[in-house]
Amino acid sequence: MTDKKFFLSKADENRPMLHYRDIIPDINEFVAQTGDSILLDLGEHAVGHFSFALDNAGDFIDAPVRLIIKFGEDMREIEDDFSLYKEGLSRTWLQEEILNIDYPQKTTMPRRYACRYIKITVEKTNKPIKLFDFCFCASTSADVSVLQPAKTKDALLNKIDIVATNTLKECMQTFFEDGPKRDRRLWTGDLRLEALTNYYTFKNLEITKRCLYLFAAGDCDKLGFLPSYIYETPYYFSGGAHIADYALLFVVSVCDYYEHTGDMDVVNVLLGICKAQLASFRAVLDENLIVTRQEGWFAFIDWCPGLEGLTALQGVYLYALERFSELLKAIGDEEYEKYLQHIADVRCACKKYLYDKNAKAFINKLDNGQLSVHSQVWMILGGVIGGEEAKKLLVSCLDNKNAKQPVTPYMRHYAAEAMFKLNMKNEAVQYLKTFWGGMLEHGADTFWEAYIPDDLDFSPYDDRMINSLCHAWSCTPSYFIRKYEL
Ligand code: RAM
Repeated sequence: MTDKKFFLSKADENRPMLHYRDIIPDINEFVAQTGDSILLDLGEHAVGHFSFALDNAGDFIDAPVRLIIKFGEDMREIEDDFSLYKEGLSRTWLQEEILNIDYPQKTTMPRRYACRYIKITVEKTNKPIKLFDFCFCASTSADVSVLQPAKTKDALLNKIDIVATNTLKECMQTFFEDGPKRDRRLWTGDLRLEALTNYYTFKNLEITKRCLYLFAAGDCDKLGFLPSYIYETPYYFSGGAHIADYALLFVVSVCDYYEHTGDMDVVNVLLGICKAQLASFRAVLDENLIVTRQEGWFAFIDWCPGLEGLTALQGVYLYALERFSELLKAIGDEEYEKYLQHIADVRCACKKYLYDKNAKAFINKLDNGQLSVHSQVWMILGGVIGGEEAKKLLVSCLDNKNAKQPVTPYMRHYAAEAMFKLNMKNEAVQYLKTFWGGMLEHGADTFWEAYIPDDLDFSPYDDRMINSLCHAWSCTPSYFIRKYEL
């Protein structure tokens, strides 16, 4: 059996079961004519299929009925005029359908939606109609009966935890999706954070294993990096992007998996791929052990506009190396010492070539002199600096309006992780409350893909309408709250 076939068969063995639940909106019957509309509120964010019935309300309908059905993760999305959408990502992600119904009948819409609100507008009917039997069949592979409430006594953290676990639940389908509205695929960066939170919440190990195997089956690029995303429906397809930080986070995800399960079977079959990812990264370092810019989409780090991410990327490398060396030590792999030496050498190089002694910050030529929170955070997580020096640097950079700031909950996760690493528990709690709590103040039922507190229209893709409001990488407050017993 080829490696690809082997990994795909393992992925298949670990396909999680979906749990289904019917959500019935409060309104049960609606009599309408042309131009009328009705808003259904599911009372919660849900991912699944919508059905309803249509019948005559007196005379026979006479001609097909045309409905426009719109699904919104929040009310802003319902109120948005999709015809004004500025196309960056395809407008076909926007959840709106025109439905022509020929006869009185029950209709189950074939596509899956992610929404809390459903607006049905009767675009045209010749005779009055009745719409009734509304039902939204929600799916998730998260077993909610396993979920224990967080032990926190802090009311806001408790609310944040509920919304964060809900976010994860919605993204857990037959694999860890990044967002059930968009892109509905498995991305490494999202997988890492979903898996991490899952260990402390729904504890579904199959889905994590499945996702690791799906990546292991992927096609590497010419530098040797795994794909950064995978499609699995309707059949397996290895994604076209090969972002280096995501390839490194695959290694970290394997380390996390071992740490939480001690499962050697999975580690044994994935160890070679992890070593190969690190070796591929080693190959793009220069003679001073500093990463060199590569063509194409090489580093992600965050959706912060104009971000130069190479220092941060170098930090991700160190972070992955350290985690991997710990794994090697735990499983008694003799290459462990070799990795330790390399980590020490790379850290020295970072301090020497990437750190500006006068500015007391990681500002350098590699990133064209740009100051970013991202560089500081990843250098801290990579162990290049620590203690008081690192604390001061992190606090001042987060406060500095001229420094590039994180815009995604993904990057905010790593900023919070750096705070926990530096024992800045109070600051980290405040950070979680301000940022994730901020989304709650805007009525979030699930946490969003991107959020800048003073710019609610921010989108990484030029138009907020396409943003995903239930995005996997924003679920990690539950991880922090539960792991650190906040
Ligand atoms: C977007 C998605 C996804 C993320 C990538 C890098 O397309 O939001 O979650 O991992 O970017």
